[in-house]
Order: sequence, then C-alpha cells, then structure tokens
Amino acid sequence: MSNIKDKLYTKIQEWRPRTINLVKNYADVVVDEVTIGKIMGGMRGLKCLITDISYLDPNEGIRYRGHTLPEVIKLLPKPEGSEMPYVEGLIYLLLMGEVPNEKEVEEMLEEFERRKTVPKYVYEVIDALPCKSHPMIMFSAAIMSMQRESQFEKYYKKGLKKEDYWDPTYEDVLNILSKLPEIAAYIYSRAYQQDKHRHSLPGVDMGANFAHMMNKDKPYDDVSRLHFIIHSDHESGNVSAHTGHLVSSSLSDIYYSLSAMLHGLAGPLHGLANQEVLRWLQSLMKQMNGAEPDEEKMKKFVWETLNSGQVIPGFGHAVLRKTDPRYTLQREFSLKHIKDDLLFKYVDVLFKVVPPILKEHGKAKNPWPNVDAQSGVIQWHYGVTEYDFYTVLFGIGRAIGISANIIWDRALGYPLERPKSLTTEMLEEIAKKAKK
Ligand code: CMX
Repeated sequence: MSNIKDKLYTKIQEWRPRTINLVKNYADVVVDEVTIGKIMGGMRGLKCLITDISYLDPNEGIRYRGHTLPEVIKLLPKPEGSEMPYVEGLIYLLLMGEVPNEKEVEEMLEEFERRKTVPKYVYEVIDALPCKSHPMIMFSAAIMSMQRESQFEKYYKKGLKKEDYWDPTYEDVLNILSKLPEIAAYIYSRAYQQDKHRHSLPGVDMGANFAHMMNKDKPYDDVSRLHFIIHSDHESGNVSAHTGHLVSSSLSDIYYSLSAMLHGLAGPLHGLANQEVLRWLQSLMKQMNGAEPDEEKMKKFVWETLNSGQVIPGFGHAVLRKTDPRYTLQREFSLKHIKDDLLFKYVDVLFKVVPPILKEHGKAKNPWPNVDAQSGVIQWHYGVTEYDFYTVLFGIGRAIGISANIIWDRALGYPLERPKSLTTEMLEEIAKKAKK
C-alpha cells in the first residue's frame, strides 16, 4: 500500500464508528421537513444528503474540509514561483481532510506521475467521433472507453468484501484523475487545432502540465490550478455531484459515475453557464460595436434578455445568497493580470449593473454573480476562445470533488440511493387533508 492509501485507510477506520453510531442509535431523529413546496421545487434546500468533503454556507460560500477558498489558496503548498497551489495538494486535502505538507504533496505528485499516460485507444475513440461533436461528448466517451480498466469492477467480480470497496475505487480514482488533463487537452487539439497535440511533460504538476499541453505560457499554469481548485466541489446536492454519487450508489464504477456527472454538468443551468456567459457577452459587445462598456446601454441589454424570458447567465444560485467567493477569487486574479482586457471590463460593469436589475425584476432569490460569470473571461484572455470547451475544464475540476466523495461513500458503506415517489393525486390528497 502507498503511504497515502495507508494513511487514508487509517482515517477511514477512525471515521467509521461515527457513521455506525448515527445509523444505529439516531436513525429516527428528524433533521428536516419534506413539504409539497420542496417536492415540487426540485428538493431545493432539503437536508437529505451527507458529505464531509465540502459544505456550502449560503452567505459565506464553499468550505473545503472546513477551509474557505481564500484559506485553501493560502494554506496549500505551491510550486516555486506560483501564486496558486498544487491541484494535487487540493486532492490530498479533500481526501484526507487535512492540509498536506510539502512531502505529502510530493507523494501525491508521484502517484499522479506514474498513472498519467493515456492509453492509445482513448485517442482512437476521440478520433472516431466527428470533430464537430461537442467537447463534452468527446470527454464523456473517452472516460467511458476506459471503463474496461476499472479495478473496482475487476475485484468486485472476484468477490470483494463491502468494507474493502473503497480500495479499488481509490485506485480507479487516481488512475482516471491523473489522465483527465491530457484527455481534455487532446480534445482541444482535435476539435480546434488540427490535431496539433502536445503530450504530457514528465515531472511537472497538473497545472504546469495542462498549460504545456494547451501550449500556453505563464500564468496559464496558475489559471489552470485556480480553475481546477475552485470548481472541484460544491457540496453533494448540485446536479453533477449528485449524479456522480447517485450512479456510484448502485456500485457502478468511477468511469460510469464520472461520465454520468459530466452529462449533468453539460446543462445550461449548471456547468454550461460559463459558455453561455461568453455567448451572451459576445452578443452584448457586438451590439456595443466593441466600444468600452457603457452602463446605460448594458442595463438596456440586461432588461432585453430578461424581457425575452431568458436568464442572465452567470448570476443567481440555488443555494448561495451572496457573491460567489469563486467569482471573487477569479475577479481578484483578473484585476491583477488582465484588468485592461475589454471583456473583463464588461464583466466588471455587469457585476455593478445586473444585481440591482435582478432585484427589481423580482424573481431570482440571489441576484449576485456565480463562478461562471468570470471563468470563461479568463480563459478567453489567455487564448482559449472556443467556449464550447469551457465545460470540459469545469469537468476536470468537478471530477476531483466527486471522486473524493465516492471513495468516502464506499468507505463508509453508504447505501443505494432510492427515494420514494408519490403521484400528483396523492399530493393533492395530502394537501386536502392538511387544509381541513
Ligand atoms: N436571470 C433571470 N432569472 C433568474 C436568474 C437569472 N440569473 N436566476 C434565477 N432566476 C429566476 C429563475 O429562473 C426562477 O424563475 P421562475 O420562477 O420563472 O422559474 C426564479 O428566478 C427563482 O429562481 P431561484 O430560486 O432564484 O433559482 P433556482 O434555484 O431555481 O436556479 C440557477 C438557480 C443557478 C439555475 C439560476 O439562478 C439561473 O438560471 N442562473 C443563470 C444560469 C447560471 O448562471 N447557472 C450557473 C450556476 C452555477 C452552477 O451550478 O454552475
């Protein structure tokens, strides 16, 4: 067993009695109320899931293992000369629940290094798809094609004990996470760069390697680190995380689970929103003839979008009730590195203009910007202008948190997810009785 896996096993053994105690002694304790509003409203806010990897406070934003995002950026070890930490260190934090030291990050880097070669057939699968396919389709197909490598499936067929499920899952997770950046970069070259792919650099971290494969200079390595880190986890109720967990609860392996979560991430109300932001911004800038942002004209454009029945992409959130700290971190990065970028100036004026309009419009519970309002703009500045690709970048990050959750789901023996459905008639009956 590697040092990391060994240590994780110790953590799992220490944690298990807490789960057993809750299930055994407190199963009947009421946590929340299921109302018709919650059932009809996409279970918004219903407290019915468990994860210890991250927690989303509506007014504070996400905490990874108890740490706010600014703390995560500050506390995790960084490559020399970089502003942003190792993504591999973040993976360690999410898995172990503690901030790694330099040596522990080094061990994680080694784990990734020895697993990162992508099998040749994965490229062939991507090549077999039309190069006009959406990059998310290529990404999902590539991940699915590797399902044949699953250690979980192999050992499950041989008769794996339930308490050991986490072990081959851990192997699957590291095997797939280490390959995602190269798969994504290959998709980028296949879709947009006439197949001019650059393979992985040995001996560098995920951020630097991705920048190399995307053929980008500094600070794109930090852009990548920041992007993967802030997108990695957002509790377990969002569509991608919940999908990953749900699929995995049937003991489908990580390849099925991650491919499925990508399909949820691909929707315009979720991960595709960063692409939508760019599309929307481009049409705004076109109307403005590429001039410097003008508040009054922008207000008019925002109202036109709302009045035509569309949402303002990059604003609002199902849980958050303030500016997303993931937005703020990217804004700070942008103010430092790309403050004269015209697109960024537009985004910054929207930050000022949109919230009061959404408040006046009166529908959105949260008028503030979310992560997607900024992320595409940074990519655009550094030359990744093909916004169909942005959800793939989100997907690399999100795969990290979902995978950490799935390892722990297995370690703690979480069961098959199976809520109960009712018919409209049944709800009407319940409603009638409650009125009497
Ligand atoms: N622009 C216009 N209307 C909005 C809005 C926005 N940005 N955000 C919410 N609303 C509307 C909703 O469409 C809903 O209208 P209806 O009652 O007519 O259906 C109403 O306000 C209430 O919605 P809500 O409770 O505030 O928000 P939800 O939990 O239903 O949805 C979200 C959350 C993110 C889907 C929504 O805010 C939205 O569509 N935002 C734009 C798309 C976006 O940026 N998505 C990315 C979110 C981050 C992520 O998960 O990746």
